[in-house]
Amino acid sequence: LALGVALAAAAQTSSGPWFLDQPLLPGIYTADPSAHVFGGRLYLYPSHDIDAGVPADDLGSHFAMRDYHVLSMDRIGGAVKDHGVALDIASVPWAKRQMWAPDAAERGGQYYLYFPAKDARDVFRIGVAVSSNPAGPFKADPEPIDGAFSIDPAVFRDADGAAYLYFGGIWGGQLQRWASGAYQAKDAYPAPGAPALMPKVARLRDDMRHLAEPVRDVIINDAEGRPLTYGDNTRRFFEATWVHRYNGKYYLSYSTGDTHFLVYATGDSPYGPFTYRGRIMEPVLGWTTHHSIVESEGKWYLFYHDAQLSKGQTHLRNVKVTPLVHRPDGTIETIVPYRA
Ligand code: FUB
Repeated sequence: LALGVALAAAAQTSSGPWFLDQPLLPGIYTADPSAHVFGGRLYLYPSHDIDAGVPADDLGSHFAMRDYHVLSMDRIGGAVKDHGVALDIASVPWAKRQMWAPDAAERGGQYYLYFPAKDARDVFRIGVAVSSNPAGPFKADPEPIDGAFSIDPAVFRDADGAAYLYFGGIWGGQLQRWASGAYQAKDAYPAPGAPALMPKVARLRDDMRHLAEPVRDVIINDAEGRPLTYGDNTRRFFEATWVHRYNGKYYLSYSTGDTHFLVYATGDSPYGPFTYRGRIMEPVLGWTTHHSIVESEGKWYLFYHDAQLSKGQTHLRNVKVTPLVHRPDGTIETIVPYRA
């Protein structure tokens, strides 16, 4: 802990070589990197992992993060700048613990940081914080976003300017407690042969701080058009949604959690339905990875994390980047980490 606090205290810059399987920023532990190009610069919005001394359990209580740092670089392969603390849990009136994977979006010169945290009742909610600078500091709204819940917010801006908020994660992310539409303290998992719990989506209002419509399920089907089942845990949704558009198709990617894959599905609308297509990445060192996909200077990249720096401690992770290839038929080449 002492080391983490000391390293987190100051903004810092790391220079390469880190491209391809090297941690981007060795000085602090970071995970769940959401990448965006804002004003020609590449910004990363990761979780900031710490060792808070909380014992590990299946709910992820040891992921006890308390702030966010924004990282940036002028190009992939260039020096990575850590801009220091962009949002601290102490300044978020409703949030009590566990600041998990964030994302960010821009509209009209304002930058919006979306983040999950547990409230005073230990229920994961999703908040928003605003800044005129993509690196922050961000000021949080006093209440979480009405109608949004669980974890792992991801915002997709479509070509027409519409913004969609995706969210959800099962197990420690509590999505199974919202099956009725309202929070129930008891876990309600589907039977193995029943449709899996699906990620959620709602369009955002132009103010980027409220949902513009009721939340809907993002349906992920198999090739025969049947929803993936809960028992199909090498393909079904667990957490970590990301949406990007390529050649007119919408790509929904996510983590399968307990089976440790990053996978993807494609569709013709940001709402889906999506059809499962395959794996993006085989398992990494650590429990899972969580990613984003971004185009920079005409090339596509996967940002992700593993636990290389901590030698496998699942709650002390480091972000990485590697090229991502869309094949001419629209499929994505599976990335095998640590390939010799
Ligand atoms: O970083 C905490 C949680 O771990 C994230 O919210 C999940 O996606 C997983 O990466």
